[in-house]
Amino acid sequence: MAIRPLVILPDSVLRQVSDPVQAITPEIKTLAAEMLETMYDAPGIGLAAIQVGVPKRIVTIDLAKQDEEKQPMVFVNPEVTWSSDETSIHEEGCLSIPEYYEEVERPARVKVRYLDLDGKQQEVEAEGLLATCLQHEIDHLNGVLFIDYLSRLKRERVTKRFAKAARRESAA
Ligand code: K2U
Ligand code: ZN
Repeated sequence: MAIRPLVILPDSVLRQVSDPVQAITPEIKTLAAEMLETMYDAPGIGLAAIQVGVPKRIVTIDLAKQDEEKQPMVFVNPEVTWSSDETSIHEEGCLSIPEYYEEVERPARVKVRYLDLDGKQQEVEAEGLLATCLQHEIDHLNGVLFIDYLSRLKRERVTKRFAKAARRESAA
């Protein structure tokens, strides 16, 4: 397996809309395994394939705490089929926007339909951190970032900060 490099803001790859997975092939299973390895190494609790530069609709999540047994979840072609009118506010971060955290309001509960790695259709009703994480990751598959929910001022400020850092890195 391999840890893959993360795509970092302002890379326009993050704004691509990812393509549906047509079949659960051995290559898809390897990609999911390497996404999990990359996510654990970051560390993070969620990852979308576009964040390692692959525009395929695959998400990995593991909410287990550092000292708990891992509980990896893989969602292929996930889609929100229902969301509650009730909302909740969570602090969010993003492995593609490192060390930047802001509160985001989202539907408190969602139903998500997806394929598991056996190609079987599943549906999960999520609340709490799993609901937040699933919505955050499915947004990634549509080229949407959590900073898109912030004020224009905050979004432009963080985008400029990362653009400046990227210029410094390429000049080095
Ligand atoms: O998509 C990603 O960048 C992975 C995020 C997932 C995530 C973001 C916000 C809320 C829940 C999950 C990373 O795991 S960032 C780690 C994190 C988690 C909660 C709050 C802040 C940072
Ligand atoms: Zn993210």
